[in-house]
Amino acid sequence: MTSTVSRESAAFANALDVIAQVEPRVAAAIGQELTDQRESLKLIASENYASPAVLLAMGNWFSDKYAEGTPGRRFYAACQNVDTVERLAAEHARELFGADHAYVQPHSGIDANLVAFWSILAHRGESPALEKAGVKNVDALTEADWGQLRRALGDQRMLGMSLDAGGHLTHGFRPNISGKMFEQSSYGTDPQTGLIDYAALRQRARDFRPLIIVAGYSAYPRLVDFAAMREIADEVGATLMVDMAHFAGLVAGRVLTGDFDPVPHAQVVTTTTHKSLRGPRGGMVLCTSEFAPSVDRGCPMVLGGPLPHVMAAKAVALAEARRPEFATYAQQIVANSRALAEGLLRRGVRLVTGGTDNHLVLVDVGGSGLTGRQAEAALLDAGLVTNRNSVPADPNGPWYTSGIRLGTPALTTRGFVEDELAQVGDLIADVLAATTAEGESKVKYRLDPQVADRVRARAAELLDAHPLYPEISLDLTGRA
Ligand code: DSN
Repeated sequence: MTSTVSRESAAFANALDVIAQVEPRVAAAIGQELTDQRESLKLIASENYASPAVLLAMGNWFSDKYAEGTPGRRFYAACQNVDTVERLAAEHARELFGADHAYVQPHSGIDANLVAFWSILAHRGESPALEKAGVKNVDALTEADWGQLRRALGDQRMLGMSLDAGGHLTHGFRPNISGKMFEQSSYGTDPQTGLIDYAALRQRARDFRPLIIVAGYSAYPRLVDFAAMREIADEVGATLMVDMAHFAGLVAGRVLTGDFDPVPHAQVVTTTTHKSLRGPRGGMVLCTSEFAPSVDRGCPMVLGGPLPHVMAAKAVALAEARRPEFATYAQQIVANSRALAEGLLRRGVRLVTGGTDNHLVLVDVGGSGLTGRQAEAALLDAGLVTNRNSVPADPNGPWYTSGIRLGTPALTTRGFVEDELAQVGDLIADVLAATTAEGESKVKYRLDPQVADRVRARAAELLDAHPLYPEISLDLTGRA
C-alpha cells in the first residue's frame, strides 16, 4: 500500500478483503452498492449518505454486546464501553437539540415512536394496559381484544396528520400498531393552499379530546408551527409529540428555529438518525425531564436489546452535526430544494402548496394524466431516483398515487448547488412531458426513448462533477 491511498480507502478495502475470505458474494454486493449509489441521482427525500467515520463506527465488535437497560444500570455485565458511547451519543443529542433528555437506543423511527407512545401512556398512569384488559394471548388479538385493550387504555385517542396530507403510518393509522393501540383521528391541509389548517385542527382537537397530538410528516413541503400546536395540545389536555424524522437535520442545523423548532414546544420528540441528520440507520427520542423515566424504559418495554455499534455511530454523527459545517449543509439543503421547486415551476409542473420551505418538493402529476407510479418508473428509466407519494385528496389512493416526492439531502451531501438542482428540475420536467399513460392503465406508460437517453446522459454528467465518497477509491473489479 502506498502513502497515496487514503485512510478511508484502506479501511474499506481491507474490510472487503476480510469479508471476501468468507463469502465473496457479500463483499461483491457491498462493492456493487457503492458503484450503484455513485451512479444514481438520488432524490429520495428520506435517504442520505453517512460519512466514512459513521459507517466505520458500525462495523466492529460493539455488535457482539448485549446491553439491555441504560448506562450504569444494565441487565448485563461488562457494559462499560457501551455505557461510554451511549452516554456520548445522548450528550451530543441533548446539546445539539437543546433537549432535557435523549434516549438513543431505538433501532428505527417506528421503534422511537413506539417508545414515545408507551411512555406517554405510562406517564399518564395507564400501564400495564394488557394486564388491565385481561388480554392473554398478544399474538392472536381479535378486534374485541383490541377494543378491550383500548378501553383499558382509557379510550385513548391520537390525533395525527392524515396520510394523504403527508402524515406517517405510525401516527395512528391502521396498517401500523399505533392504529390498533389508539382510536385515531386526523387533521389535514386547506384544499386551496395545501397548508395545515390550524383552525380546523384546533376544532378537531376540541371535539376529539386526544391523549396525544402528533405533529410531523414525511411528505409536507412547508414549515410546521409547533408553538401553535403546543397551544392547541395544552388547551385540550393532550401531550404534543413531534416526529421530526424527516427534518431533524434542519433542526440540528438551526434552519428551523423559534416556533418551527419542535424541541422547545413538544414534550416528546422522536426522530430517525439517517435522513437529513445524516447518521446511521436508527432512531432516537428527545423529551422533557418528566417523560425521561418512562422513555428510558423503552428497552425492554417495546425494544429489543440496544445496538451498541449503531449507538457508537450515532455518537459520531451527532458530533459531526454539532460542527459549523453541518449548519451550512442544512441551509444548502433548503436552498437546493427551493431551486428545484423553482426549476419545476418555471416549466409549469404543479407542486403541492406551490413550492417548498424545507428539504422536499411534492409534485402533483395527476394533471398530466399520469399516476405517481408511472411517473416514478419513467423517471427511473431516465436515471432519476424518486418515489411516488399521495397528494392531498389523492384520487389514485396510496398505491398508485398522483404524486412524486423529491428531496435534496442526498444530492446536497454530494455537493450539488442551486443551479444544478434547477437543472435537475428541468430534467424531471422533460421526462414528465415525454411520458404518456398507455390507455387506461395506472401502471403502463410510454417514455420517449430519446428523451430518456438524453436525461440519463446529463444526469451522469452532473453526478460526475460531484463524486460520492471522493475519499474512497476502491478497485472493485475482480471481487465477485
Ligand atoms: N420511509 C420513510 C420515508 O421515506 O419517508 C418514512 O418511514
